[in-house]
Amino acid sequence: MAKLQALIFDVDGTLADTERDGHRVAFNKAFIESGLDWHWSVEQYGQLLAITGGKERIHAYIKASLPHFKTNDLQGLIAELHEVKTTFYRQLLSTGKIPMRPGVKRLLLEAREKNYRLAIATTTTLENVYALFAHALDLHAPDWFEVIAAGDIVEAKKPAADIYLYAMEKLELTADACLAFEDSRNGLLSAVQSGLRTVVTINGYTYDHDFTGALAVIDHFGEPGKSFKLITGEVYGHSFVNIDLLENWYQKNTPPKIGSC
Ligand code: XBP
Ligand code: MG
Repeated sequence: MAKLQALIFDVDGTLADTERDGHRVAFNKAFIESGLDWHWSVEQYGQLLAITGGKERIHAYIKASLPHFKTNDLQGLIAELHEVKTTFYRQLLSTGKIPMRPGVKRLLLEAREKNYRLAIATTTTLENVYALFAHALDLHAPDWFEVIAAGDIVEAKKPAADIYLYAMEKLELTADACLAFEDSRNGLLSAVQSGLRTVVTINGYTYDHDFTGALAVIDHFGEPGKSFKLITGEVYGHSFVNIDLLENWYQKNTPPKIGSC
């Protein structure tokens, strides 16, 4: 019988609420720094999140919103803007203004103590993951994860399954030995298309997404004394996510059929 061995986490929106006050702000600073009068409002950024990946997001924005924008080297400009954005984003993380979401650190520590294997499957840049961990989790946190699958390591970003498939290949595990954690429709699609049972924690940008196919949808992992809110699914009497609840979710659900969401 298959056994739960590894937990694979998305980063942005799942481990930390990074988009509105983190990535978005850094993109806007990069636009100013580069002499562009572009600005992504809180609302507009919510729509732009439909495209995952910073470089891909800038590209989609130019194509959709700036049809008359001309440059000799679009890919070069995007790469440069993204590099500047990444520097601003890491600076912002270093101020400690973006914390981990409720219950994240507690759950990771419990998983480590109980010898579950940990991995990351994220669209964002690897250096951003390290910076977030250093400033909001623990200086040693990169060592907690056997695999940190990030950014351009795969060709197709979420909702494609590539990043989860890559993480599982590196773990040398199949989907029936893992659970995934996501916060968005694109992330859920990516995980489910790779055959992973997936738990969703929503945030301000994703609460109205379609999460058909998730094992359960909650607002955050919760803490003892700070219950999560259940949106859909079964939580077997738990008020915060711990290993016992993960085992319940894992054992009482079969892996999704590819194409089921
Ligand atoms: C995260 C993203 C990323 C970040 C920006 O998606 O879409 O693009 O917004 O990161 P997910 P970079 O949580 O589904 O992985 O600018 O480093 O690409
Ligand atoms: Mg996410």
